[in-house]
Amino acid sequence: MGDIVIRRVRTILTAPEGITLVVVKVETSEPGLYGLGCATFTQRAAAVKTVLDQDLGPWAEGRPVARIEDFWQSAMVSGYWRNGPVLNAAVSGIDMALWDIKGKLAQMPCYDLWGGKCRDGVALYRHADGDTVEAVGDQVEAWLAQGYRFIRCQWGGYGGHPTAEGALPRFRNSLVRTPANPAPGRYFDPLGYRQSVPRLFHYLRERFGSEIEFLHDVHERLAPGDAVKLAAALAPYDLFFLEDPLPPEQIGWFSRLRQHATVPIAMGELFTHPLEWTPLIEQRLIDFIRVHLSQIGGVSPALKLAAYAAQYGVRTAWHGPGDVSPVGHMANLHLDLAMPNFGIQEWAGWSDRSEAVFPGGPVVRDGYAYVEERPGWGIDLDEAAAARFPPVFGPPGWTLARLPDGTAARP
Ligand code: GCO
Ligand code: MG
Repeated sequence: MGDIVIRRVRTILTAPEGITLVVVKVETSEPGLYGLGCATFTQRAAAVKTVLDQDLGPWAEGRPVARIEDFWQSAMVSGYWRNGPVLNAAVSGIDMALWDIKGKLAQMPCYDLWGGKCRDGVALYRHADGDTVEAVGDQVEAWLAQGYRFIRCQWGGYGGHPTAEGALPRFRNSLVRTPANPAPGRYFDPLGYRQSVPRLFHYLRERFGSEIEFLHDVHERLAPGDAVKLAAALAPYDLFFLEDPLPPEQIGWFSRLRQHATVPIAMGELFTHPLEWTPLIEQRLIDFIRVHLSQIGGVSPALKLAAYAAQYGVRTAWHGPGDVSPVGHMANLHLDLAMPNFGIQEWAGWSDRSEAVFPGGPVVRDGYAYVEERPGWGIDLDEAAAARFPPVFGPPGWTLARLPDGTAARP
């Protein structure tokens, strides 16, 4: 294995679910041997592809596939400035592909490279959403019928999107009142949103009792003091976790959050730099670390992060939305199987279109994912099928969030 080298780094963009995914294929000097990695940063997919095609990819050619850590350390410092989302995603694509190759050469699934399974299935959570509490409840009912016991519940998406009538049903009087001639954007009402969340979970606990694990994603939508208020108000509803209550820029508020709220906290999908997670973990200010693997540079840093978090009693809950490729989802699942401090896995699911592009995904049954015992990630890429779903570029409309007065807000 020592003399097999990277021959070519190819980046394939595809959007089988209408969300642009960035997949890296590392071809080697061994005929027929290649690896797949996820470099998905859907809002900046073209930038990531440019870095891989014109910079990091050519730089990696000729490097030994066996030396994953040396690749990762060198790639991270090769541009001098580091720990940004675009370059981290690019490094992730090659890093994950090298782990795929390592598994194929060892004839082992990646989880076996890291000590083997700690569990036989990966517990998943799904998303329930709706414009009324009843509609959210109906979606919860549908997931329960499929065997899921962990369900993230949102009333009107992130920030409680106003309904067609212009306001959350419960808070008609909190119509989003904008100034005259409002700038374009997705306006939301922080007060209406904050007051609606406890009402949503009151309804859900009344309807479903206490045995279901409910989660909620604040999505960094509230001012810090309001986030503390919301977290405290949710105590009676015994959530499994409250996600992204604060933005990464407000790490300093987490100690205040911990003083006033008992709800378990999950944070991390926006993190790109170790200095964002180390204070939260070492001070035990969060309960779940939930990074987006490609945004921290791939699996090599995630292995270190999981082990570090385990020392502080922090569990993993890797980011698993529609803008992670099935290759990235498989990397999540292999880590979920092998890490002792696994918490829960977000699962967006995928359609037959994605299965055609990425054959070999997990079996999902009764709320668990089961990974077939195949070398590497165990998933493949059909490039002809990928070409049938061309990428769409540019940030999606929902990221142009605005407060009632028109101030640009975190989406
Ligand atoms: C989640 C996330 C996503 C993000 C999306 C950004 O919890 O899954 O908040 O929904 O908004 O991944 O592109
Ligand atoms: Mg989230």
